Amino acid sequence: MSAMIRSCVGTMVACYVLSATATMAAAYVDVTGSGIASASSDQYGDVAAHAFDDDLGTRWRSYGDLDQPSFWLKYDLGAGNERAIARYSLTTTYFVNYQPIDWELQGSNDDQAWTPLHTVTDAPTATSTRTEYSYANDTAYRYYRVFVTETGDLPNYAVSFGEVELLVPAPPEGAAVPTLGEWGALCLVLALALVAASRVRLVRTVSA
Ligand SMILES: [Ca+2]
Ligand SMILES: [Ca+2]
Repeated sequence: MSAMIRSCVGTMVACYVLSATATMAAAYVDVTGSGIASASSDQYGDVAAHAFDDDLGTRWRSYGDLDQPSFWLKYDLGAGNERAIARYSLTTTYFVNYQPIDWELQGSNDDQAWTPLHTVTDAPTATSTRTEYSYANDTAYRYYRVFVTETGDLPNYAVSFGEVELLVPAPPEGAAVPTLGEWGALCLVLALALVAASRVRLVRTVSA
């Protein structure tokens, strides 16, 4: 009997942890990952994809060019994967000079005409810092890009990002994450199954 009680308690604790984990899931999730990253330029192997690889040890770094006073980092979510992004994050790198100061987040569906979605000017510079930005947008776009027009490396020499995230509220649309009530029902079923199994073992032990 004590083994049965221990099994039931163990099951309930495991279910509680699972429920708590589901409840504490991130409020926003990043939709980048399977798309294609590109940039106006890169250097020293710090390519555009490195800003979307979930690795803070890698980065995108634009090529220094005095004749190119602006830089962009673009993400193509792919045909059929258009999303209405109203929140994003930028993580800067350890390069003191390569910090973004003025930029615009833009959206597009043809990779030609760009709609300004969020503009930042005179942003405080901070190395290796993740900052989230939000704005109003109900339009789904396939392409998003960060268009940088001023950096800490005068005159607009280069810019670098460790990570860029395009964020949507969690759970993502179409995902089937169980509610707390559904988790409770699952716990009850598992506990009852364990009780039934324990009784069977008990009967077999007694009859043996
Ligand atoms: Ca990511
Ligand atoms: Ca990275």
